[in-house]
Amino acid sequence: MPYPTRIHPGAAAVSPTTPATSAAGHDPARPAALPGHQPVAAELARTAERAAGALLAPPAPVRLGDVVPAPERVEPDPTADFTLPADAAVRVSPDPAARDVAEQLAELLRPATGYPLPVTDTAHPGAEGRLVLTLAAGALTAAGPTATAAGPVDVDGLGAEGYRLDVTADSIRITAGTPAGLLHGVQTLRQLFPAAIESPTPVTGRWVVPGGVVVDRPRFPYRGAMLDVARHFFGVADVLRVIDHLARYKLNHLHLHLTDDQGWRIAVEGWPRLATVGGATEVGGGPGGYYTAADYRRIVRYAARRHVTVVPEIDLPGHTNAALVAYPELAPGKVAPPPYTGTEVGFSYVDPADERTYDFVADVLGEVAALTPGPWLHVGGDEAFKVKGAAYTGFVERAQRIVAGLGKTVVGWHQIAPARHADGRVLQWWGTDGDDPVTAEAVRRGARLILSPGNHAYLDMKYAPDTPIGHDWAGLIDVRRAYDWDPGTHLRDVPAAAVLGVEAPLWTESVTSLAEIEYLLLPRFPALAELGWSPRTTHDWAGFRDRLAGHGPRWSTAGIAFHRSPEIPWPAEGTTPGRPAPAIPTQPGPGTARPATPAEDPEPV
Ligand code: TNX
Repeated sequence: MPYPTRIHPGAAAVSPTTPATSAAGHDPARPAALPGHQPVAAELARTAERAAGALLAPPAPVRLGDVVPAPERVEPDPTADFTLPADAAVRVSPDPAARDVAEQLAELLRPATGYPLPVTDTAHPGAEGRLVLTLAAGALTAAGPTATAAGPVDVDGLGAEGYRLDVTADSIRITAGTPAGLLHGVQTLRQLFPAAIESPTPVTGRWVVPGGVVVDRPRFPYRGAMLDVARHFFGVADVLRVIDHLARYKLNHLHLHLTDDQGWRIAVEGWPRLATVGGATEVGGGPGGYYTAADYRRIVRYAARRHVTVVPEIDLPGHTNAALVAYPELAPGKVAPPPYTGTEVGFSYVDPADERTYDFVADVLGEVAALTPGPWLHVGGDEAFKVKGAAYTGFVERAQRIVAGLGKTVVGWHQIAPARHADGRVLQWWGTDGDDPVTAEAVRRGARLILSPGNHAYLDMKYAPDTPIGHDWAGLIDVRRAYDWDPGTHLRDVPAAAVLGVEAPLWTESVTSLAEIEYLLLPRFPALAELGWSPRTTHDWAGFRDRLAGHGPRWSTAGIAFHRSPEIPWPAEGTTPGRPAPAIPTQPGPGTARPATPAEDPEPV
């Protein structure tokens, strides 16, 4: 089967209009090598071997089952491979949200293929597309299950996020009951094209997709990642790029840890010094920064287009030093503490005995709720070591009532478990010992759980002792450790039905750049994504490792940094026409100076 050829950056087929900066606005002129890394003989030999391998062997064909996260059902048909013709069009049901997914499919395929891929709706007379996206909910109510080339589709069975993908020699069809389902189908299809589809510039060759049927839907409704923008601030462009990574692996929630001792990152109209004073610091003494309401809206909009819900966190009553610097009236004793740029936790708190504190909580949560279309409001609650017993539970219960009054569902770290139950409340469990009777009791009282076990899901943990950034308080987390646990059975005396899903938090005390974010995310983040999405019956480390290996060339081609974990059998990579990968981590150091808002807008809409 012929596959697209990789072309050296200087070669003729590469567009001379190669963008000067990547989608995220990082500087591609930065060296892709590990600074300070001394090439040793073995490393040089491996590089030579890889280069020779790339010259001799064409990239392995993509198989229908090579998808991460693993789909629920895969039925390959080797006689039905599809080749994308240059004049292909994308057809889509006449629904604005479905149409937007079709546009996103075209946007994903145009740069590497160089094909025009026009998008029109199926209501167009005579419209026949080689790529067809069908939003089938209407068809189901009107006329029963929708028929596709490969048989009837039980759209109801696909739920809110499922999809069906049919690849035949003539066409590719994605059918779903919702636009979110269509987008998940698009992400699966993206992975079934050769890795060169990730190239930002045209690549010559044939774009072959393996034939057959995929029927797929998630195991858990909540699949997320958290970015701590408080310890180090990350501008809008970096956040948008992280959202792209979420969408790629069918994660549907981005939790933003917006406030902490070292910085307050969201402008609040009624309390302006939170951002202007509280936002001016970060770990290591860098300049910090904050999101204006417009910045935050842009993040929310970009996420929504990718069917990712933003979960804002205002961490209370502890982790509040930056707020106290800005407004000493919130501090016990009403004295402003000095700004904090270290990495200790548990020393700060807003005064739970002063009514002014609750004005602050109501104003801040009110403004953040108004900016956030999603249902969740995260109030933190962790490590408030100095607010004990009834003072702590009383504070949390009041915060829970404020959230309910705003029409949102409260989320908190599992330390809030002893507080009274509030309708629908969700605890985010970050323990390291699955025997947690206090959390189990809160579940019996009605709480649901997001699982982020510190020793499996914490992406700020090092991979290995020599990982140049990150922590190890919850242990070392290599890819296998990130993959080998079961969210459905992880906590003792907690039924799987109480588990809303999983989330991979990335705390950023030691993380100062987008490349460092990506280095810690990849390749562990797809492991968490698979735990959240795939049925347990597909769980298999050896199979996962092999499927994941094929993503290395995709990330390289797209200019995404990642850790070349020795556990994964990465294929040989030739010279690709892709973006240069950003520089990967050096030693932990002081915060890097970075503008509060990006210089360029990577948003394609
Ligand atoms: C614990 S996990 C924290 C964070 C730190 C993190 C570092 C949690 C709710 N609190 O404040 O950043 O450890 O790994």
